[in-house]
Formats: sequence, C-alpha cells, structure tokens
Amino acid sequence: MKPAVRLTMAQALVRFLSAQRVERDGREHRFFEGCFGIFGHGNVTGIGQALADQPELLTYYQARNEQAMVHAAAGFAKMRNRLGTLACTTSIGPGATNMLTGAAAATINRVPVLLLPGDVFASRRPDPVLQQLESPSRGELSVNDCFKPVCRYWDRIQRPEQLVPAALAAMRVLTSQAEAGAVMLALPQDVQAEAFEYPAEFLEDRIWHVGRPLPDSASLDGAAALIRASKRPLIIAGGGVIYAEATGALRQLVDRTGIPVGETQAGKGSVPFDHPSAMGGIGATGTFAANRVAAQADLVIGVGTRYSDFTTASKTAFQDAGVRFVNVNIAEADAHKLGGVALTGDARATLEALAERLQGWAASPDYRERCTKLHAEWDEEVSRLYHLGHAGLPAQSEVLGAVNELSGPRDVVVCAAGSIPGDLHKLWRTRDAKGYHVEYGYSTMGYEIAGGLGVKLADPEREVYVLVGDGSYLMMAQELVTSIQERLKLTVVLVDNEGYASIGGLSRSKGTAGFGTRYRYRRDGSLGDDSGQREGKPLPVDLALNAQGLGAHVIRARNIEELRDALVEAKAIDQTVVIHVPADRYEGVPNYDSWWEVPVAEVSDSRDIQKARKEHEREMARRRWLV
Ligand SMILES: Cc1ncc(C[n+]2csc(CCOP(=O)(O)OP(=O)(O)O)c2C)c(N)n1
Ligand SMILES: [Mg+2]
Repeated sequence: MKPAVRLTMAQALVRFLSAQRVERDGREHRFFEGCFGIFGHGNVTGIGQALADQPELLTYYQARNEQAMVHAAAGFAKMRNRLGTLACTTSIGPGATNMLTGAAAATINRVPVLLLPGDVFASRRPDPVLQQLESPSRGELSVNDCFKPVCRYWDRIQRPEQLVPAALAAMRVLTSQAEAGAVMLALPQDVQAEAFEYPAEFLEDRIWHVGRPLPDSASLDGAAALIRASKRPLIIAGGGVIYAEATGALRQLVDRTGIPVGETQAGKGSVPFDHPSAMGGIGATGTFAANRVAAQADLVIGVGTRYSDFTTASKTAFQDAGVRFVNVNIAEADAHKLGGVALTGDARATLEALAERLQGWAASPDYRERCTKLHAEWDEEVSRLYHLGHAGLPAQSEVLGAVNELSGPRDVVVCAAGSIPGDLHKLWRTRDAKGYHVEYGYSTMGYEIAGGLGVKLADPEREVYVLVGDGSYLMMAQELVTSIQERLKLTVVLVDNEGYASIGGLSRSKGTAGFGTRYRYRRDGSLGDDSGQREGKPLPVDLALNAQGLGAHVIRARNIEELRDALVEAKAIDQTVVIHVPADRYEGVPNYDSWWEVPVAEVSDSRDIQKARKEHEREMARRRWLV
C-alpha cells in the first residue's frame, strides 16, 4: 500500500482535480483545464493557497463576476462536447450566490461545470461570520443551499475525509452524458485549511471512460419498423448529436435514406446548411422548410433533443393525426418524451445501429424532391434577408448576413438572448458542427461575452464572433477585461437597438404596446410604450465608449458597408475587438409557420389585447397533447 499523503482538504482537492482524465473512443485527456476564481474570505486562504502553492496543477484564471465565470466554464464545456470543463472557486456569500444563474444555465443545458464556493465555518465557533445567512430554525442552512435545485450533485464537505467520496461522486455526475450539469461542492472555510492523511490512490490519475451504450435490440427493431413504414419521416437533431460526435453517422443515414433534418438551437450544425436534406432550424424560431415538413410528418425521429417548447412550437408543430415519435437519447427521461419509442443510448452508436436496420430502405423520391425544393426555397429567403437593402438603420438580418459572409467556415458564432438567437436559428448558415454556439436552454442575458470567452479558451485556433444585444451587453460586459488579460481574442458585434427589442416586439404582438422595453427617458411621468407614439428622448449612453473603457479595440459601424469593413479590419487585430452597430428596432425577421405559447390576458378593456387574445385562443386550439 502506498503511504497516505498529508494535505489540507483544499490541497487534496486541487491535486485530485488535476488528476482527473476522461476518455472516449480511445482519446484521452484531462478533464479540468483550469480553475476560474474570484477570491474573498472563504477561499483565499484555502483553495487560493492550494492553487498558488502548485500553480502547475491547475491553471488559475481571474474573472470579474462569478456568474460570468460559470458561463465561461459552460461555454468551454459545450465547445469540448462536454468532455472537459473548468472549476469555479468563490468566496462565501454574494460571491457564491452570484453563481446561481450560471449553475441553472449549465444544468438546463446539460453542460458540466464544477462550482466550489466557500461556506461558513463547519465548527460554527465564530458564527455569524461576515455574509453568513442566519436562520433561527435551521442550524445547517447557508446561502449555498439555494443551489440544490439547480445542481445535479450537491454536497458540503464538513470534514476533510468527506472529500474522498464527495469528489468521486461529483466526477461521476460531471462525466455522465445523461446527468451532466452543475455540480457543487460547498467548502466550509475552516475545513479547506484542515489537514488529513489522504489515500494515495485518491490522488492518482483516474480515467473516466465515456461509453457509447446502445438501446436493446428489440427497441431498435421496433423503431426501424416504424421508420420503414413511414411516408413522411423527419429527424430532429438536438444538441446530443453534436455532443456525441454523431454528425458523421447522421449524415450517412440521411444521405442513404433521404430523411430531412430539422435542427434545434443546440443541434444546429448537425448537418451543414447546404446539404439538400437540411431544413434548418425547427419550431418557434424555425424555417418554413422545417416547419412545413414537421406539420405533415407522420414520424418524428428526435435525436438528442429535450423537445423544448421552442422545438415543438408549444406542441403545435406536428399536425398529422397519427404522428409517432422515436427518441434517441442518452437520458432516459428525454427518450420517453412525447409518447415516443424510447431508444435510450448514445446518439452515434444508436444512429449506426438504426442505419444497419434500414439498409435498402429510403424515403420516397417524391418526398425527397419536395424536401430538396423546400431547402432551396429557404436558402433564397436567407439570401433575401441577408441583403434586404433596408433604408435607414441596418436590419438585424443584414447584420447577421454580413457576419456570416465575412466569417470563416470554422469560426464560431456565440449568442444567448434577445432577438438575435431566433434570427440566427433561422438565418445562420452553419458550416461546421462547432460553428454555432447559442445558449438557448436558459437564454441567459449576459452569457454572450462570458460564454464566448470559454469557447475561445476551449479552441483558441478558431475565431469567435460574439453577437450581443445592447441589453445583454449592459447586463454583463465585464469579461471583455478577462479576454484582454488572457489574450483570448473575441470579435464582439454589439447590436444596439435601444433596449429590449425582442420583448418589445413580443409585447406589441400581444397587444401590450412594448411597455417598458425601450431605453428612453421617462415622459409624462411614466415609462411610455414602444410604438413610436409616446416615447421620451434617447438616453445619452455610449456603449462603444464603454467597451473602449474596458480596454477593447472599438470600431463604430453606422451602416452595413461600414460593418463589412469593420469585420475585415477586425481580422487583422490580435486583441478583443468590439464592433458597435446600430440596428432598426422594428425591422424583424418574420415567423414562419410557427407559434410560441405566451399567455394573453383573458379580460382587458384594450382592443389590441382582446384581438391578441382571440388569436391566442385560435392557436391554443391547435396544440396537441403528444403523450
Ligand atoms: C437575465 C435575463 N433577464 C431577462 C431576460 C428576458 N429577456 C429576454 S430577451 C430580453 C431583451 C434582450 O435585449 P437585447 O440584449 O438588447 O436584445 P434585443 O431584444 O434588443 O435583440 C429580455 C429582457 C433574459 N432572457 N435573461
Ligand atoms: Mg437590444
């Protein structure tokens, strides 16, 4: 037996994290590429001491905001197909709770991140310490308990030896393709500094194998029989296709059978945009190609999708009376959704097994031809919207067109909230499986720059284009500083339309006049509507100047030509560039044969709301149970 090693709990944790490795398909590498952190009491002398003591074990990255560092870790993990991530260490109290939104986003997107907040003294002797939550009824509560619902694994290390089972349990969840999400080990500050004789085996290199499990053959046979019997099958490619590196297997199946593919936000890039079977984005923010095929599909094969309301257009996307579902998913809960035949397994292995069973079968030539035609018609619509020739301020679709046309095939576009994700889902011509990175599970305003930083860290060879609205920018722009400090170049395109254009549009479409969604001075004592009627004067805000103040190289583009020039100029600059471009708040991309359920008041004196309610009721009647 090797002798035990006397270390503090924090030192043992850092040693342990640096020794964790992951392997899939024979490719092996370390799991934690580093550790983001902001220090305060609660981690500066515990984890902070351990990181400083042996900096070669785990690279430390300084961040500006704890939420942002969780987003950066999540962006990194998503870019690495969930086979790697970063740890995040924080102080106790607000440093810890700042991570809550990041944790929820990671868990909802099924992306592994390890959160290591400080916690109050396990000894309780100095209670209440600075920032401690005091509960008159529960001695064991701390603010870190509020992470329990948003973490896939949660523990508090009350004694140094407890680290051994807790760290191993955390790793199992982080490397599980079905369960990955945020994992928290809350670290009482006194315990971090306490020593223990840690078993040598605990500290040694450990390889976590990520397998490719298959569904049982009876289920595969049943699913193949359903596909063979279908006349209008449709594949919905979700994030699981990309995470499982199943794009090649999907491509082969599609080439052979001619089944068209619609993509979710996380699954966009599963097939290149110019493939004749590519119908593009599906659902509420989908293309007319995908949505028309979905409306008539008699069999939907969901691969690695959670079937969010955006994907199912709030359960209105599938209108065929007998539509059935086959669901390939590593997570059993997802495989069983919509009353589908559950193929619980790895996407790549399962698609290959299905392809074998479908040999000699293909969709009918008529159906394939119809889909190819829709594909071509959609591509024309994209070209039209890329080159609208819109008078006045640029239309957002033209901005996206310029970025798409001037970025390289392997470059990555990053986005999360506002009107840009929906427009990207429809319009972005994705050429590479990792070229489209939109966080749309939680659609977190503020993810964009922080997430982009994580993407760049995960793959520094690629150019990263962060598309961010002015609203999201104002929520979290500070990681521009981190990108400059770490020399991780981002090209940020800051689309300024005076506030929350997406929600303004949503509000107007539901009869509520865009209330409270535009950045304008108050007029007549109230925040006016957004219909151009009762607006106050513009605010004296200059976001380009703000970005410059944070150290970015800033280019102001006033129109599409200047944006194009700026994008070319940005390529030659080797530090973070922010291109500020104004956009027409009202020139949106239309919806194509789709709906998203957002409730409208059942009673109101407003004519506009009454009208919107009628429309809402018509759409609600189209919802299917799909159970
Ligand atoms: C943290 C957070 N708060 C609120 C929302 C709700 N929300 C979604 S989009 C949006 C407005 C986004 O504004 P901006 O970034 O300027 O994009 P635009 O809508 O103008 O395209 C809001 C408030 C959200 N998604 N995330
Ligand atoms: Mg905006």
